[in-house]
Amino acid sequence: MPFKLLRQGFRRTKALDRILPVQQPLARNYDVIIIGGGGHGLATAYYLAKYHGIRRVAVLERGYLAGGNTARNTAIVRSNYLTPEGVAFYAESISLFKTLSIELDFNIMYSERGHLTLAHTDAAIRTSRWRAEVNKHLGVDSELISPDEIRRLCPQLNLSSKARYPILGALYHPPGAVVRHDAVAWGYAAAAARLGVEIHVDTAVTGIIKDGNRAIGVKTSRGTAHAERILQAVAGSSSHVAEMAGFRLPIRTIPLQACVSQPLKPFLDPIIVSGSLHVYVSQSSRGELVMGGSTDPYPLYASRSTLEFKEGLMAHMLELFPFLAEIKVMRQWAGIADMTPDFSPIMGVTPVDNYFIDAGWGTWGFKATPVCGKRLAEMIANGRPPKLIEPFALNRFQRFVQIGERGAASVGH
Ligand code: PYC
Repeated sequence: MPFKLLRQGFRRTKALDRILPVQQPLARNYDVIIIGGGGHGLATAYYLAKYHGIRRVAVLERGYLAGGNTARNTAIVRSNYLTPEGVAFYAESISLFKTLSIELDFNIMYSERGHLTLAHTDAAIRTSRWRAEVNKHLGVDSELISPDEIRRLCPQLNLSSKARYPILGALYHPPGAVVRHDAVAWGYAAAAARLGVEIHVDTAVTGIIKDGNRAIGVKTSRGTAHAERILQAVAGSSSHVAEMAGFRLPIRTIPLQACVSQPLKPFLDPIIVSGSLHVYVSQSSRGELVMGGSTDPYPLYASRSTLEFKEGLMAHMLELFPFLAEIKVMRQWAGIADMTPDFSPIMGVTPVDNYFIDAGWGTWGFKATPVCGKRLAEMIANGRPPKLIEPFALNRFQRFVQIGERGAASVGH
């Protein structure tokens, strides 16, 4: 990295090298087509090319690169889930995130902060203890801590016993981190493109071409392309695209809003989550407070922002940090979350041959980006899901074998 900077400093023209080559027309045939140019699709393309030698890969994105939920989250990563399946899966994601800047030669600004899930009720204490025990059993660093220990980690929090919802304890997860989300997507895109992957933006998929029950290609706004294998990774549009392929998903789609404050001097090191108050907040490297709350209370395919959300969230923020009353909110946005009945994702094969799925990420898709890419690439290359993602198969809903992760949500639902 420093050498690149130095070389750039001595160049006569200051234009940087392009991160991606100029877009060419779609080819007629690929080994793999990935529908969706967000973090998961780009990561899968990278791991296919780098570790499985599958380089005739096209990533098709209907908008701009990583402009969907990859650009619309709050960039928190953690592995303090509730089920053994979820904990093992996200633990691998964290370990991949830690070395991703080196893997991709792209600074993703990984910043380990520690993650505190505050408990304001006896029930929340019980769930925190349960999560801590499952986490520890699987080698993930988490523990239930007291208000005194919380004060030591985050002296700015209102720990008064007179608060409307006094803080009784917290689940402390030291590996919790924040990462620059667009850097993750662009890092994967650049590294995949260097290996020959084609990335096509402004390319909307309008139909799935099938031969009997086998997917063999896609129709797009820029022509038709065929492939041996197809992956759909289109968070926020999963049900629509699956319908084009000819099957249904058990998914409810709801907006999740977030916002940032004006930049402030660094004061908040850990990531703070309160399930009862429906708040999660971290301070970015720019000094902004990045804040989110509950999902909107009704299904909707829209990424608009509402005053109602902002008012509710700020009221709760002030219960935790009363001294922020004069601080301004600068920007607001929304992502569109595809939520499954058990709050766990869907990864694996589908009822359509040669057609794979990555969906149902609800409110935690960003933090799964590297593990998803790595394991989906393995699945596509070998034609069957690796052990780590087997439990997340679509047919678990027919078998009534659910992976209940609602208790590990940072977001109120
Ligand atoms: O699950 O950590 C989380 C999260 C934070 C914001 C949305 N989801």
